[in-house]
This record gives sequence, C-alpha cells and structure tokens, in this order.
Amino acid sequence: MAFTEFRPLDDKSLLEYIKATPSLSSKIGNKFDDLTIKEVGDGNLNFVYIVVGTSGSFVIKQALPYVRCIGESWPMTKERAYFEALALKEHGKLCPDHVPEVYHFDRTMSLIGMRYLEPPHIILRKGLIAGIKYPLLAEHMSEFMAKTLFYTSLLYRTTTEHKRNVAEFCGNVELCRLTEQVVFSDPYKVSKFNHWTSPYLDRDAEAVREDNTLKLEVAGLKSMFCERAQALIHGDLHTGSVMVTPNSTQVIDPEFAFYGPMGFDIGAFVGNLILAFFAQDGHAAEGNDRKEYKEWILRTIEETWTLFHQKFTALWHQHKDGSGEAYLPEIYNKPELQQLVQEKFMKDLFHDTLGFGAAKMIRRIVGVAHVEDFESIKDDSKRATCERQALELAKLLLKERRNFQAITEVVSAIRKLHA
Ligand code: ADP
Ligand code: SR1
Ligand code: MG
Repeated sequence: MAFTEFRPLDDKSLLEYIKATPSLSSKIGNKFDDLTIKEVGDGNLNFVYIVVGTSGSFVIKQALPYVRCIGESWPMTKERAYFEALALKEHGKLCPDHVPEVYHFDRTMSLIGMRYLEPPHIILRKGLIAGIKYPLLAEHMSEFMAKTLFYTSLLYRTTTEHKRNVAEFCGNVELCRLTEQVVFSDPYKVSKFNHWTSPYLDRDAEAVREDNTLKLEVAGLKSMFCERAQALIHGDLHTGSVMVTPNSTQVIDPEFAFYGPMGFDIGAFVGNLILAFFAQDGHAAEGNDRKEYKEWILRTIEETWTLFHQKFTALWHQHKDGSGEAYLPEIYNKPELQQLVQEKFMKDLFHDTLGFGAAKMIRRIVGVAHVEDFESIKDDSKRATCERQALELAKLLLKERRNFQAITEVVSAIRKLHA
C-alpha cells in the first residue's frame, strides 16, 4: 500500500504504514507479529494511536481535516500537524526533559510519530480530578515555560531570527482563528456552539454577554493575542496538554503554536489549575473532603508563578550581553536601569497572565469546549455551584488584574471567593 496522498488511517492501514516507514518500524525492532495498536484520542481535535511491541513503542497522531469533537461540519486544516511537529521539535531542543521526542513526521499524511509516554504517565487533568499530588509539577512547568518563552523571544534572539520564525508560524492562522473565536468572541455573544449548566447558569451566561467592562478587557486581550509576536507559545497549555507521573512532566499537543503573547501560555496553565481548584468540592466524598488537596493546588499555583519569575529573570540575567535585540546592552547596561526594565516587563507579564488565564477559564464554563474537571461532576446543581465560583473569580481577575501585585494576592482572592 503506497501512502503518496493523504488518507485517514485506521488500525489496519496504520500497520501497513508502519511497515513502510523505516523510522517507525526500527523503533519496534522491525517486529510486527506481536504489535498492539489502539486509538486512544480523548482530545478535541485529533486521532492518537498507541503502538506497542515487545521491542519498543511509539505514538502516532494524525490530524483529519475537521474538529474531531464537533465532527465534519467544522472543517479545520490538517496542516496543524505540521505546526505541531515544528513546535514539538523546537520545544524539545529548548527543554528536552519535558517534551516527548519526535521520531517521524509526514506532512502529506498530517501524521506525527513520537515517544509513547508510557504508564504511569497520565493526563494531568485526570490526576487533578483524582486528587493526586505532583510535587515537581511547579518546578517542571516553570522550567518548560521559562525556557521555551525566553529563548524564542527578542530577549534572546536577533530581530532577523525572530522575524523569520514569526513568519513561519504565521501559517498557523486557522488554529489562531479558532482560538480567537472560541476564547475571545463566542463566550461574549449568542453562539450556537456555546453551552453551560442550564438552567442554573442561564443568568450567569447572560451576565457575561451583557458586561461591557468585561467586553472591553477581552477586546484588549484579543488584540494582544492577535498582534503581539512576543515568543513561540504553545497556544493550548491547559492541564489536558500535560502528561505526568510524580517524577516526570511532559508537555504535548502544541498544534496551536505561534508567535504570540507569553502570558497566554502561563495564563492557560494557571487558569486551568484554578478551574481544578474550584472543581474539587464536586469531587469530595465521604472521608475525603479534598481540603488538603485544595491547599496543594493553591501552593502549586503560587510556586508556578514564583519559580517561573525566578527562572525567567535568571535566563535574562545570564544572557543580558548576548545577541537579543529587545534591550541593547549599550543602552540598558546600568544595573538600576536593567532592574527597572525587568520589573516593568515582569509586572506586565503577570497582568497578561491573569487576563489570559481568566479568559481561558470563562470559555471553559460558557463556551463550546468544557473541561472534565467540571463535566465529571454528575450532579448539575453541585457542578453549577463550582462553576459559578470559578466564573466569578475569572471575571474579577479579568477586570481587576492590574490591581494585583503578587501571586499571593491571587491566591487570597481565590480563598475569599471560595469561602
Ligand atoms: P488533541 O490534539 O486531539 O487534543 P492530544 O495531543 O491532546 O490530542 O492527545 C489526545 C490523547 O492522546 C491525550 O489525552 C493522551 O491520552 C494521548 N496521548 C497523546 N500523546 C501521547 C503520547 N506522546 N504518549 C502517550 N499518550 C499520548
Ligand atoms: C472547538 S474548540 C476545541 C478546543 O480544544 C483544544 O484543546 C483547544 O483548546 C480548542 O479551543
Ligand atoms: Mg489536546
């Protein structure tokens, strides 16, 4: 069977594909008799196959020309696989400890072969729902974000390198457009795709659509998302894009990658931790009130930002006399000026993080794509109570973010709203 043009794979044709592809067949020692192939895609967009043999394993991810969770009625370019492979390779170079290795990429087939993150790796969101603590999560995620964001920004790169890379990722316009629609537009208008826990949140969803201050702030964030090519961002860094064990943290699924605002990634991660926090009461059971676990999530939120701040500014300091063209050493060489510049940069980034984090929370409650953290709470009324608290916190963060000076204040606001 030749694979010279695009074709959606199934278990059987995938086996033929593997046999015809040396970079994949060599990973399983060219042994095909004992192979198991299983489609496990539980994401919103693509098909993912786990391939395991006695001599090795890998994962195959294929993009079909539509959004999987909606169906063929929502067409979506399969070129997204190209940008995912590109970003995985770039992130892998910058932060190899936290990104699965790419073994193979086929642009015609929109197909990526990569390391199988074997059990006990699970999707972080599922771990958070199960109440599992990950002591290294903040350390690892702050490292991933600090390295990928710093090294792809003008703090490290020349404007020539930066522009070349920005131009390449501008090709991922359809995925950016999807985010523009489902994060920054649909939740603030009537859309056939929106849904929420009705009737409990009918009034809350309507309030979002009628809130002029909220709309003003979201417009500013959308403009930043569309216009600010600050760094190569993952573009979809929620807790479903991270696989974990207590010792390992791996970031997958960067198909939305492009040059955008750094705060979009940090906000996505922190915002999804906040959603996980507010969902905990819905998962509490007799003998397990999740009180201690909620404290762990709050600590992780705090540590993620604090460690990110430390690591990012350390990289900046280390490369301050390098070829990055944002702050030329001959202008910004005085320590007090360097400090001023850095403080301003980090303060703005903190506020961007809160704004984008809040927007990402709102879209998960009244937009098209919800999160398992809430969806797995079977009792509608209980779910609505959890979601309403998260929504109120998100609205506060979005509107008042410039009044927050430190991550500890965000944690205090979460506690206050939860009480
Ligand atoms: P989508 O782009 O549709 O969101 P994901 O990349 O999130 O797809 O993958 C869907 C699911 O497939 C993940 O939730 C995870 O369970 C599984 N998966 C994806 N990549 C790997 C991998 N490298 N190793 C193990 N499982 C993976
Ligand atoms: C139709 S929206 C699907 C969502 O799933 C992806 O993970 C992105 O978050 C996207 O917004
Ligand atoms: Mg995904």
